[in-house]
Amino acid sequence: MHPKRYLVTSALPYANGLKHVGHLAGAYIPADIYVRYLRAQQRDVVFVCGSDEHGTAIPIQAMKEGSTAQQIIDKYHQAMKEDFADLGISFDIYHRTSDPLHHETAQEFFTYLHERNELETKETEQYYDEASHTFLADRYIKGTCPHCKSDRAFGDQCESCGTALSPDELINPVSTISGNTPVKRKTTHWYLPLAKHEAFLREWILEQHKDDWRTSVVGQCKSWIDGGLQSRAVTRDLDWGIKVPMKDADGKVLYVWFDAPIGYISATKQWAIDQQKDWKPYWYDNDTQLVHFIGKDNIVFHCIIFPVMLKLHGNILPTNVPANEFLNLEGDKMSTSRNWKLEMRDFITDFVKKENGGDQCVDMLRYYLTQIAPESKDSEFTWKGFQDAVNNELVAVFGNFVNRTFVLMHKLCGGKVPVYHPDFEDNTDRQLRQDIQEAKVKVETAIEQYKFREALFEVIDLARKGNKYMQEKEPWIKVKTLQEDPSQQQSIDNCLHNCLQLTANLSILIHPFLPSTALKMCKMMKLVEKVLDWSNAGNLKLLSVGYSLREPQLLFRKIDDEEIEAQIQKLKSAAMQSSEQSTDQPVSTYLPLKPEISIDDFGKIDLRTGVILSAQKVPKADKLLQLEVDLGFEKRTILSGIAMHFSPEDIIGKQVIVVANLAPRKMRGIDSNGMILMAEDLNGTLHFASAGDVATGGWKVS
Ligand code: B3M
Ligand code: ZN
Repeated sequence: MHPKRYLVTSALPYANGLKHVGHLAGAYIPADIYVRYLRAQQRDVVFVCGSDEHGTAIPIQAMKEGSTAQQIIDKYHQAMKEDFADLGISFDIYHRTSDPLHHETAQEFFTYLHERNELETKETEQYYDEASHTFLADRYIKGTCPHCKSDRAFGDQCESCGTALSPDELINPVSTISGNTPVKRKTTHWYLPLAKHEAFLREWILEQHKDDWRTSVVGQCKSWIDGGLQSRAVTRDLDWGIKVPMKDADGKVLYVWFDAPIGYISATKQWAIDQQKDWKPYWYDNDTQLVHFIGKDNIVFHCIIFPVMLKLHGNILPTNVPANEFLNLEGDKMSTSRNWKLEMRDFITDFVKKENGGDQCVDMLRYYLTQIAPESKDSEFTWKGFQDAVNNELVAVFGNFVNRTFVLMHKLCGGKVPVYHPDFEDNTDRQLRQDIQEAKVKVETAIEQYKFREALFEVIDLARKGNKYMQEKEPWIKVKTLQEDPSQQQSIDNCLHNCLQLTANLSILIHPFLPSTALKMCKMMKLVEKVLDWSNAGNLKLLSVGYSLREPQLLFRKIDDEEIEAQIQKLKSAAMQSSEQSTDQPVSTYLPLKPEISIDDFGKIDLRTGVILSAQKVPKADKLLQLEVDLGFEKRTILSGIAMHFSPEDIIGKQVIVVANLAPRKMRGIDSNGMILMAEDLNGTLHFASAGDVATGGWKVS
């Protein structure tokens, strides 16, 4: 039995800037796939999201842009809403936390907990800026880092060494508002005492959900719980946010992480008002499945703090929180400050809204981002990878199958769905028909377990099987011998009949992932959208015999080398510009030195120069390349963990330094004989250590 209803949420993005494809891959596309799948099953589902418009991030952005907080949220709320719509994210509502309905909802929540004595108050001393008459949020205090002595440290974190700080640790603190030295003043805040709920959290997450939640999510929760749960302040001294609904709380607002998740509730309320529905069952009825799609940096808020709030408030708890890891870009972490990013909007402008773009480009991006979704570990967006995914999979496998089927049907069957002749069915036919039915189950199972990349793989794999089937059947050859052997017609009919039923099935299966492609396919088959109902998947009679179909349309165009090259150049020059503009010193992340070794220790290492003869990816190992290296006196197989940084074809012929007397090691069933020396720069980019002009082969490096 399925749950009665679903409420699916995607993290509310901060309205302080445009969002990049890493956000899209983490919290929005997977949620959208899940929701479209549920809708295709006619299940009751509401998909909510909205802009997160509070917190210090907003006034800080306003200072940067020389505008007001209100202008900032209006601008970015609108922009993000449009970008999501342009990329086919089908929220039932995209709300915003500055809405009065949300303010009321959050205040009611706070009052409810306060009246039941679930919050504590505590008086502490905090920095106060006498010139601007305000308490200073952590981000508004600058000073010298106690660890690396950089003066680019803030009250929450040092920008140079990355250490998390508290304002008290800063040396020579100054207010970023007035430039004055702040003073300490007493202030009172409300806290959520998490420790009181430890037993509940342990039981609920570490017992009940230890198997159905992602290991990384359970793992993070466990370390929070084991590390000792501290009381969390749920209010702040700030003038931007939701007023604390208490007397004597002037100048205090709800902490952004208190109000933002409540935004899911107010969005549901607004949706219900618009649709004239009842919102309450979605938040109170145990038969509701609540699923939060987020990035891994939001785990603690969605799995620990918000659930405690929900429990105290009498609401249901999330059934799952499929958090994703991060997406890197061309070998480096995405970063707004270094301008190393691909914004959703850039993709929309450069591809979707271009002359040869449109919905097919939306689907190409959705495809690639799902194929590389960082479900269980960080993954990487590369333009080359995007091009390969589009050209070698979408075009060459999926699009090609559909196109060949249509072309052959027009050529060999008069543009009509041919009859199926059961008497002429052979094993190949039977196998394909079985594959179609099995694919449905595989896709379903994977989606229900939030394994979207696996689900998508199964769909493409089915198209691949279609190509193979057609290749084996060779109707274009059979037609040539029709004169001598008229029974070939039955075989041709069967082949195209099956290929067409498979095409119809593919449109249903691909629909949650690539919605416009599915609709385009329906149009070609003259099918109404209703056919995309999931219950039709596996059905081998979706197209009636004798039905005439349209001329095929190409589903996807190829991505050219020039387009990719242009994007890479654009990325590099944007990053270059931002590094020229910033007067800041480079981020220093020098690793500490290892303990001293003697010259004898070093003398044991035999370094040789070599040259890479061949390189290939190791199947099922994202990081490993298998290299064949010529050392002059012999050739070696060496496995190197550099696959995320280099493509095999780019490193052939490279000169390398090899630790030649390292004991062999087996990885993934392959013996690795030696190690390649690499150097990692401060950006985390890898370079081959080089021996300069030394000729290849057997030279000792010392
Ligand atoms: N705005 C943080 C983020 O974008 C935050 C998410 C809120 S979800 C309730 O990472
Ligand atoms: Zn520091």
